Amino acid sequence: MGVLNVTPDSFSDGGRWLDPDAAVRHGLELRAEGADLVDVGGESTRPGAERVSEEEELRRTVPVVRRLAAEGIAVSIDTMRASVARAALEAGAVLVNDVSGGRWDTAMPALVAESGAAFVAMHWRGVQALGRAEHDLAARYDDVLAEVSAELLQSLDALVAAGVDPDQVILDPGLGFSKNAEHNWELLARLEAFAGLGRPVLVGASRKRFLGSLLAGPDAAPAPVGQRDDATAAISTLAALAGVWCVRVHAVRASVDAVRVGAVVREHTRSGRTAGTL
Ligand code: PMM
Repeated sequence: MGVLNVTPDSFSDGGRWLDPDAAVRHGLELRAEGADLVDVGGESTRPGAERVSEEEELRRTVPVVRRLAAEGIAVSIDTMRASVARAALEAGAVLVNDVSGGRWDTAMPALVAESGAAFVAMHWRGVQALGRAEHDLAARYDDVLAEVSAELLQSLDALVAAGVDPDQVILDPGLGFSKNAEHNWELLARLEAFAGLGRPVLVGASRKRFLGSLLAGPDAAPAPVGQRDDATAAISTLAALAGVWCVRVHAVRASVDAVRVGAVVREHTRSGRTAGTL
């Protein structure tokens, strides 16, 4: 999944694709690089980011979704608003990606049920308005894998109670969303267990702050966002190796190759295991 943020303020590509023509061009580039899905978002979910109005989110995303879908691209809409999801689906999107897991907008579960669209339910304890301090407060876990899994399964139950078919739902641990670097690494180390929850899994690590910290230079300054793509691709390999269904990335080309490597090693590991038990 290639990321296409049609926003002025996303942390890594804010402002670059605000012009619809530039956004469509970039969406086409993402496909040419090998993306199976292009994720269009009109609102930054950075902690402390200002919420955009519904009208503005619609204005930014829907024309871009329509034009990319007309090019035959499988488009995903990154939104917490049911109204935006609905308009994007009508414009040809095939998947709704909701960082609140269907919790922020009470109309979202019914829309997902009615539309039958695929739905990414991401884990996030926070809400959009949270500043950094509140964000860090929500990032308290005794057992991050168990708690994130349980809370995501609660989101899944709520969706199913609203009529959503569980087969529509993809689960996402929400790296960096009410999680500190240690939590992110712990979740990445346990992706195989997470993939065992019974639903396809999506992972979004691309260019995130915890990678900047990992790659910090001797002066301890975080690596700039533009220098986090190799580490992102390394995570894509690990994700494919663990059986993850999709990685959401800004730099698609490197992750396409990384996913191929991870997937083929996974295949060999699994067939090796079978042979070993014969
Ligand atoms: N991360 C961001 C935005 N949307 N959606 C899903 N499903 N998972 C994520 O991890 C995720 C997301 C934040 O990154 P961006 O500002 O670079 O888009």
